[in-house]
Amino acid sequence: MKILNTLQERHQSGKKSIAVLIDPDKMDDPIRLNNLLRLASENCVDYFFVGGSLVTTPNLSTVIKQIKDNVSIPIILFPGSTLQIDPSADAILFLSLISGRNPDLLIGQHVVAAPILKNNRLEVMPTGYLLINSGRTTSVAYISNTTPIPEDKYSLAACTALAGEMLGLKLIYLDAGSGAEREINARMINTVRKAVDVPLIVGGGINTGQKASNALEAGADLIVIGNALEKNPELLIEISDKVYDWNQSIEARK
Ligand code: 1GP
Repeated sequence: MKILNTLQERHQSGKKSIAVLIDPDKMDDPIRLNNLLRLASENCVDYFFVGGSLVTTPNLSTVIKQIKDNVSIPIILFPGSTLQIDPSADAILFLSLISGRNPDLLIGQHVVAAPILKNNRLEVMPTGYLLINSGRTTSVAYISNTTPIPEDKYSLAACTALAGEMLGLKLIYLDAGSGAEREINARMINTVRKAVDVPLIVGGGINTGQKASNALEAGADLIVIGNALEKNPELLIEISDKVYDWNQSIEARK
């Protein structure tokens, strides 16, 4: 089954998923990456996101190969630019940065990427990408040359997500940015959740089990954890337990 269909089905049934974000620049040590892959496999991680707003090393394909060689968890490209398209992954978030007003990230890069994607087997997942302010300026806000939505402008975020859904985007991704000072608050997640029917991805600054639980309870379907695992990979055990517990409680209610 396609990854998008799985996410839609899980959303309908109230089940949650977890993705580990790997920044190829930061995961250049095969031993560290293998340790993370082992933990991800043991803790039922659903997806790997691979990419970054600025990738300065040629590690992308090496990282993807190492994941493929060791685990069967699907790999979803989370590209900062069209330079980060690698056909050996399983899928790509075809991101439209709808919280911003940078035409290159609303349609420009897509025009360049479309013929490349047409000719490879990556599953293309049209995604409305919303940056939410999280304190200090994040790399993604700086590189994208866009202003994140203020974290207390709930209605603005909800209307943006709704417009994205009406434009046909199949996923909404609320991102505070990697290593965000503050994760996206529960009210923001919940307001956007109520505005759209598509699966909701939430990431940026989730670095404790409690923050993961809060995001799940507020309505995230898929939580993304990256930065915190670079410092403490074992945190994955605690966070994936939260997702597991949630899904068990859904099963028990059936
Ligand atoms: C960033 O949402 C992802 O785009 C994950 O953020 O690295 O802070 O976990 P962190």
